[in-house]
Amino acid sequence: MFKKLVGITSALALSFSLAACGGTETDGSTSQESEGGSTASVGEQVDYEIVGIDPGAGIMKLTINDVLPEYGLDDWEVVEGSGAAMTAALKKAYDKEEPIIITGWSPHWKFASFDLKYLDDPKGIYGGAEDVNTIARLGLKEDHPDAHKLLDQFNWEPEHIETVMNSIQEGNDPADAAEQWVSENDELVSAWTEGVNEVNGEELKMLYVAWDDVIASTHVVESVLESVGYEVELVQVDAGPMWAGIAEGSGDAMVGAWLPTTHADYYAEYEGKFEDLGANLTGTKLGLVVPSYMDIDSIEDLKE
Ligand code: PBE
Repeated sequence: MFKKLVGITSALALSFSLAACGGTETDGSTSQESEGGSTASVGEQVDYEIVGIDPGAGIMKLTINDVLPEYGLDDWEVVEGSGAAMTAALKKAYDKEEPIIITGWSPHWKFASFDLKYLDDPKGIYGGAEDVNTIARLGLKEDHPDAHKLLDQFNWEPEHIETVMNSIQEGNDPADAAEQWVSENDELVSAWTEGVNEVNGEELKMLYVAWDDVIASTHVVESVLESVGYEVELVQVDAGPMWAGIAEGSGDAMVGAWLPTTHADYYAEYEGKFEDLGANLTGTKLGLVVPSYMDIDSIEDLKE
């Protein structure tokens, strides 16, 4: 009963502040304790903010367009930033054991560095496990058949990409971390280069977004392509330009297409203008992630 009243009160407060165009603060409290000393709701604790990443990321669109409305979290906001800003905010909060909610995904090194949990998503809006696909420009097969073959054969497991990600997180340069991993995983890598002929300095351009998983995979593929003689340029872009660049042919390939859900809109927008070389990794996960010390378990708990 008490909770219900609180809910009604905050709904009224919200419509009041909306009516006043946000000019009036109906509740000036910022501390973790709400008035009267009772424990603040999780929304109050984090200022109704979820720490997001770059706006072009699929997880941002899913969270803003589907998760917030479907769970009735109208007064919540997803703060734009980047993968690096998000993990910096996570580290800062974690070190002080403060509450924080982020848009998170696996594979990712944060699960090795911090004790974290996904909030349950009973409505299943973030979808199930996805694949990460390799996408090539049309014509790559004709122009660079050996690169095309290698890209097509590139396939690994979460534990592999995690090793590279953790190494980068520990301070190694992405190119060095990738090269090191490649040198230690001969057997797997030789399956990617099977039947691939050496070339002499043919140039390739790979596009990638600065998401930690995609930084790792792109540098590993670069390293293997270079080992057979390609000169690979890596160009860091946003998610939209990554897809557009492959579709327009200004980039040759990318290895960070999360499908079928996360990049569904990009896939549909450019369908027919790229070649989908299939999964290079399976079993990803997306969702809202919090430190394990937080006393919530489900996205539904954010409503209280
Ligand atoms: N991610 C990592 C991306 C795909 C790879 C989950 C942040 C996204 O949301 O688009």
